[in-house]
Amino acid sequence: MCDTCGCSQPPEAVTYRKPGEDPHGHTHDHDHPHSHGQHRHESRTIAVETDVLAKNNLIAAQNRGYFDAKNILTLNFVSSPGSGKTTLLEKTIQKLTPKHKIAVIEGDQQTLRDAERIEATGAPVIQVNTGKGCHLDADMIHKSLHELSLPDNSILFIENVGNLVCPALFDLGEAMKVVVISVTEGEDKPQKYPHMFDAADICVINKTDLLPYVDFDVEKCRQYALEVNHHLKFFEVSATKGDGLNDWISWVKELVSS
Ligand SMILES: Nc1nc2c(ncn2[C@@H]2O[C@H](COP(=O)(O)OP(=O)(O)OP(=O)(O)O)[C@@H](O)[C@H]2O)c(=O)[nH]1
Ligand SMILES: [Mg+2]
Repeated sequence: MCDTCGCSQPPEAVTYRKPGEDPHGHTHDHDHPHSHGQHRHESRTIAVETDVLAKNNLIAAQNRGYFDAKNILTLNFVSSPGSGKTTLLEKTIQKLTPKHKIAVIEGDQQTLRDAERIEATGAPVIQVNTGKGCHLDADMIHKSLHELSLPDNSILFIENVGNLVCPALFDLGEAMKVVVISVTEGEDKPQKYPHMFDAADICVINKTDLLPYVDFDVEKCRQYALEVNHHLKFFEVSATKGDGLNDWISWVKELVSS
């Protein structure tokens, strides 16, 4: 996790912005300890990691209680950078609105780019810029919820920071994690980054329009992912061309009504 990989961020360095807001955004102070400049013995690092995750899980449980009480379906999209999370969200929002009320929390290290793309769909959105941090945590979601004021019976999509490692460890209070893998990444990713595929409930294989041009064996990818997590449910889509999106949208609709 982040204390190990060295990207731990002090909370005052995380900004929360809506499109059009001051480029410096605003920050939220809290008492989360951080480790910049600290050199720890390995055993100490493990103790802090456990502590950070325990604290995260507590806030995630509070978030989950809020979502349950308001009947909000929350999906957390995770993937390596550029797999197509934002594109899939844009297309999904277009197909689900206006019937469904949807809001989005966007996670990136920097820029408002993804939030601006989501805003163009008409959905309320907040961008969390994590600075050097490589994942969203439950407290960032908690603070974003204050900004978004979600209506009852709505859908919240969270797009995590593009990173196939650290976001796997952080429960945000979501109903499910959706891991997106694109066919340009290689079918071996579930074997090489098993924690993410283990943590996920759904696997979307994206950019299937590029299959004729790349060496990517869809069946092998599924098999590798199932070896890690035999509960995974798959969708094969081209977010840009629209192939497979109907099945994906039908599944989201079913989830909302269940
Ligand atoms: N050919 C093809 N390109 C796609 C598809 N989906 C997304 N892309 C392209 O892939 C690039 C990255 O897409 P994004 O949606 O920004 O990916 P992302 O996962 O949100 O990226 P980060 O937020 O940076 O992690 C863009 O150029 C998209 O147009 C697809 O189904 N097929
Ligand atoms: Mg994105």
